[in-house]
Amino acid sequence: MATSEELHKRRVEAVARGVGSTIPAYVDRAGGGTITDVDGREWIDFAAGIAVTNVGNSAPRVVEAVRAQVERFTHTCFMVAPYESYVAVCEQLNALTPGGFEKRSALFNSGAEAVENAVKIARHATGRPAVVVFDHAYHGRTNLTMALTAKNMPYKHRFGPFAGEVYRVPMSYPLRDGGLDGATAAARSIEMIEKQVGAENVAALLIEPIQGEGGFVVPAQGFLPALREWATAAGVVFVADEIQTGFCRTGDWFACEHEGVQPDLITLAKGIAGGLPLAAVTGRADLMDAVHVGGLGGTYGGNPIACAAALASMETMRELDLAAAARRIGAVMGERLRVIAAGDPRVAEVRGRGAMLAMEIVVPGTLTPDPAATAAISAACHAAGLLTLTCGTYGNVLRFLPPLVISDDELGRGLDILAAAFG
Ligand code: PLZ
Repeated sequence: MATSEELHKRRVEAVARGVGSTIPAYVDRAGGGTITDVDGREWIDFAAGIAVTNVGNSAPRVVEAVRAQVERFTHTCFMVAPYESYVAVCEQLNALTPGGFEKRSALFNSGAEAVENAVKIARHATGRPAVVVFDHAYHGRTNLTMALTAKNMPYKHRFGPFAGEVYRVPMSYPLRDGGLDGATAAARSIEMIEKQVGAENVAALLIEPIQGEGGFVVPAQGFLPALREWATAAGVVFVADEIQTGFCRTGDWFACEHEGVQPDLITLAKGIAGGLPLAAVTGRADLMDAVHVGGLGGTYGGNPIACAAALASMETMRELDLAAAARRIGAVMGERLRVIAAGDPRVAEVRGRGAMLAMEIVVPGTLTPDPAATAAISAACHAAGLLTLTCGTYGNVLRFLPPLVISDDELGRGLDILAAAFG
């Protein structure tokens, strides 16, 4: 087998430079809470493929379901010749997502595509043009979703012009907004919408209940419920982007449940199918069904292999109670992170929920972001066998997203490596 170094040489000659990788090691296999490269080096996985393999890599039920489906048929296109698993995934999403009202779902390939479709549906249903998003938001890399995403480098830089009718308002970011309470932070955002956009022009308010790429920003309590209430009164479609937070990651099936918020539409992807590409928009039947027949779709959306994997993943989450596992991981990890933070003035805050935790790194005694220290700590983790990711508008957030099936031993060893990386 080729070595990671050999593969890297081939990659440089074959793969476009614009596609980066966190570690220069090439994967041979991955399972539970570890990734092993072609040279036999092992990493404890605190990334889960960016919050995707919540059920673990090659989860037994997923493997079995995928194998069985590949043998039956690989693709007919749901828009041409439909099949049961697509319908079954939609039934499950309608039942699992918050809100007791009647729902419908539509399936797509990627998170960005789900977000694009949520905007299409909200615009079509309301007849309004504007979409409101937040500081530090991340919603994807397609043209519309780049416009919805806040951060320039690396996502948007020189890729414009961007889609119009996108308006950005302040997020609740307790560490950096002086600890505004949720209601006050929401009132600030709402006033900006009303004065600068006009509520009656707004089709959708789109928000990550805990921001992902933007830095695992957890809004102050009451922020999401206040926005939800305003959206209802203003006839604005409240869209929760649960692409990173969904499927047990935060200790509930969906992060919105924590404050009892019921979105009109939810965008889903990542954790839905154990690593196979699948995404969805789920929401109120009247909004979803407003769109004319043929108005939504795509060649591969709801591919039968991805649907089989999704059904097996959701079954695994139920069977192993991965929401409870996420809470347990969060308790263990949170305690260790707070010990590290107490002994290191570079850690301004430990935050997150369930198995979606982060540390924001600053110049001691200030709130000045320190992306260099963040990168150095992350690199030390990689060198010692722990796969960590960074995020944040300022590149100064270390984030931890282990698979929810990680063993206690792997979790403990990972946290030991992390503690050592802080020195
Ligand atoms: N919405 C909340 O987290 C994807 C991006 C990785 P796709 N986040 C990982 C990268 O650098 O490209 C994401 C998200 C939220 C939407 C998306 C987009 O999902 O499946 O990557 O299109």
